[in-house]
Amino acid sequence: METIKRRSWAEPFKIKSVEPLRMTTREERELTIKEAGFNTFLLKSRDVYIDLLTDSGTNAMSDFQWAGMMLGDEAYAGSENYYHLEDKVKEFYGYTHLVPTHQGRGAENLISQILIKPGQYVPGNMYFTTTRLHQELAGGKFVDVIIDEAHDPIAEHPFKGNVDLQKFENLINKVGAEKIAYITIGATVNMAGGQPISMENLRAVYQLASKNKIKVVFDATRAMENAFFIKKREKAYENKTIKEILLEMCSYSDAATMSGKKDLLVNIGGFLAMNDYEIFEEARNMVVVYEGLHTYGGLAGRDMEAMARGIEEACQFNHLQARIGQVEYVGNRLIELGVPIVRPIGGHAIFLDAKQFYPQLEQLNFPAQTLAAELYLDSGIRAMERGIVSAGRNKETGDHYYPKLELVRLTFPRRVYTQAHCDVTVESVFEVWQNRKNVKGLKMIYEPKYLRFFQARFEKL
Ligand code: PM9
Repeated sequence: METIKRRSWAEPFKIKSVEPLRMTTREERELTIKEAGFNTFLLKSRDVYIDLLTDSGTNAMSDFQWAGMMLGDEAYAGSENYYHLEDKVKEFYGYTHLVPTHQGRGAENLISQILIKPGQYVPGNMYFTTTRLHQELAGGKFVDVIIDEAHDPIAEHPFKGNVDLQKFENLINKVGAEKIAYITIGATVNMAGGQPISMENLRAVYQLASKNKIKVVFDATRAMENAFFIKKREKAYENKTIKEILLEMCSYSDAATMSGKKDLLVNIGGFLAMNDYEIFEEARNMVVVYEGLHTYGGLAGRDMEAMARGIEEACQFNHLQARIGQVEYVGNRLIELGVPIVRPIGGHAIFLDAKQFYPQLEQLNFPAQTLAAELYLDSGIRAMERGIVSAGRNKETGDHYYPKLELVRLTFPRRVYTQAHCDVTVESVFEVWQNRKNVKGLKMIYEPKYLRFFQARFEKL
């Protein structure tokens, strides 16, 4: 008789509403990817089968959130839903003041303009595309102070998102604390592969920053996912709730930018939150220029309600276990098949190592861009380049940045796809891996000025 060796967990929800998927033929995809300039951002959603482009705004909301949408108080000023959101941000993140924004980059724009003086440095645990751009537009210069392991796809470090305290201190000693606008801390670190930062490191960064009167701006976009990793990997936290961990994480910062489109299970929304009243005053004033009145920040009342309700749902251990567990399932299957991916497996996505797929390609032949196109051609699965195209150009020299990581991200929207979709994905990636030998790269034929990965166009070599 067979014995059961493990007891599985399953998603803590059942499905009530579905959306049909359209499948296409390889011949159709040959045409659509060419029309899209071999850039998956330029594909039409209708031509995509399983959409793993991003986990941003692509989440499935719960019935509780949808019910909340009907309770939208669409007043121009002082919406009920704003006060509900403010309460939830205070309760779960701990910040006293809230400025809603239409999404994360709205908050990044505000904080960059408020805190950066032209010529100042902004260290951070690896760059993020929109974050760095807003820092540069405000006259700042980003400096990467993440640990070296983060740039190595196979280094098995449990907290690859950690700041290298020595690098941070060296920068302070080199340029002087007054030349540092603030330090940005991402959790988890998207571009490193969805890698977490430890509580110990967060605390140490805050101590070092505070000692030098440098503010810490926390990118809380996926902080709940980070809290899950802290609970799993940092002994002192194994018996704490996600909520307790999140509150402590945020306590090691002065302000937070948030894209609610990730952790918070909504399709649109974000915020800037802080404890400092002076920063709040300025943000509240500036938000009316860029987003909308300070009690809606570019969002409808119903969007704020969905986000307030999302905060509570997203912070549940069972939700995070299923969400991160799904990513882990795909990652482990790919590892078993010998497909090179970033290790350890991160929180929101699997990152394929395009340099190992295509050692025959120079980085300027865009291996990751090529791999994302090949995957789409094979099965209609849409992924995202996270390599040299995303890294962009050095503002001062005009040359490309040449990141060590040349990756393709398979990003899992929350509560959207089933294990069968995951299996189909694994099989397609494996097929592309097996057919890797004769693949040729791409050349860029159109390059937009800002965040080029969104709209650049390519041709086959
Ligand atoms: N992240 C993502 O797909 C969406 C746009 S970039 C391709 O990963 C962090 C860590 C993010 C992030 C967006 C933002 C900006 C800030 N920080 O997209 O403006 O991952 O809401 O947030 C994307 P918004």
